[in-house]
Amino acid sequence: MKKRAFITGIDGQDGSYLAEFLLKKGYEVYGIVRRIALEDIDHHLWRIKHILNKITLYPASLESYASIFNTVGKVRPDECYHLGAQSFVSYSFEDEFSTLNANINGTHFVLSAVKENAPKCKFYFAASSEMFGKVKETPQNEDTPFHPRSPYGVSKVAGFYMTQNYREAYNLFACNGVCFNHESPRRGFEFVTRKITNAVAKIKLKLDKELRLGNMDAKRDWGFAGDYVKAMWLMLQQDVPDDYVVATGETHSVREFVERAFDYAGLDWKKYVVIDKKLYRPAEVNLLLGDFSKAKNKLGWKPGVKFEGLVKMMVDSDIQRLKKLCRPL
Ligand code: F7E
Repeated sequence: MKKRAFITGIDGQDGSYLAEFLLKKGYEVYGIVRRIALEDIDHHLWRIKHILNKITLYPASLESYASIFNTVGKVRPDECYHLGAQSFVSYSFEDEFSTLNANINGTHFVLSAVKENAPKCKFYFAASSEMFGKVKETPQNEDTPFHPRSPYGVSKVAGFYMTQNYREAYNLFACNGVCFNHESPRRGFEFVTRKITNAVAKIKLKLDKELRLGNMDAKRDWGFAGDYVKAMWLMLQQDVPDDYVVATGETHSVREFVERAFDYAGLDWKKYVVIDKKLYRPAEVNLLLGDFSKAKNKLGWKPGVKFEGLVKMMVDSDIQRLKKLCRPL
């Protein structure tokens, strides 16, 4: 019998890579999306358009326990990947309430629905390096204490502990993947890497003249989302549930990303980048660098794409995409 995987956030960057990965492994793949997404596939489901005939989507919302409960009851999955969230850190300061609601209650709803309707189902929670926030040590590993710096970070700490608690209290096979930043050509345009590579492509094709950015000194451990979904799956293939840091072990500043991306396109970034204080965050996470030794030793996982390759992949992809869009009919 084919294994059944249930993915929240299947229409997001990670969900789309994970769905492709699981289909290749022979899984039946199920996901939830908002009803409105089903009505406007080109706009909302562009990342999974090419696999829509191979997966099953249900309309449901992380804000409605009934919809999550009913869907998990129908699917009765073997593995559940809870990736859905309000994941833009900056926006979490603007709307703390909806961020905490969707991210904390949403996680609780999925956990509870799995416990009630599919107690043997293995559960993955997309925790985040944002939980480390004002870091207590560098590099950060599974034992590094948390100090979140945004409502988003706070919500992920709550989800992390709920997941651990379901493991301890109800014996659920529940794992936390503490993923550091992971990017790709499918990244949303609001995140800094995609904002940069999209702007580089536009400037290169003379469709734009400037790129406005906030804090360029922030440092991140950036990996490729396609590599990280494999780590998520590996966590659920182990004999015992556990928590793992997923990272590349390299850190680079936003400025370095900018330099590398413009340079790769043959452009001088200093001519185009404008610092906009409005884009600074009320509280910043200055430095993230992950130690993925545990994932390496226990899961046999390591990142495939590193910084340089990631920048090139994203710039190339945005240039090709825009060239196609601009081609005369
Ligand atoms: O910002 C700085 C910004 O929005 C990275 C999410 O996937 O990874 C992501 O969170 C850095 C920050 O990602 C702009 O201040 C400067 O220091 O790309 P980001 P993030 O906040 O690190 C973690 C692991 C998650 O879990 C999250 O869901 O870049 N920055 N200027 C800027 N950032 C943005 N977005 N836009 C700017 O103009």
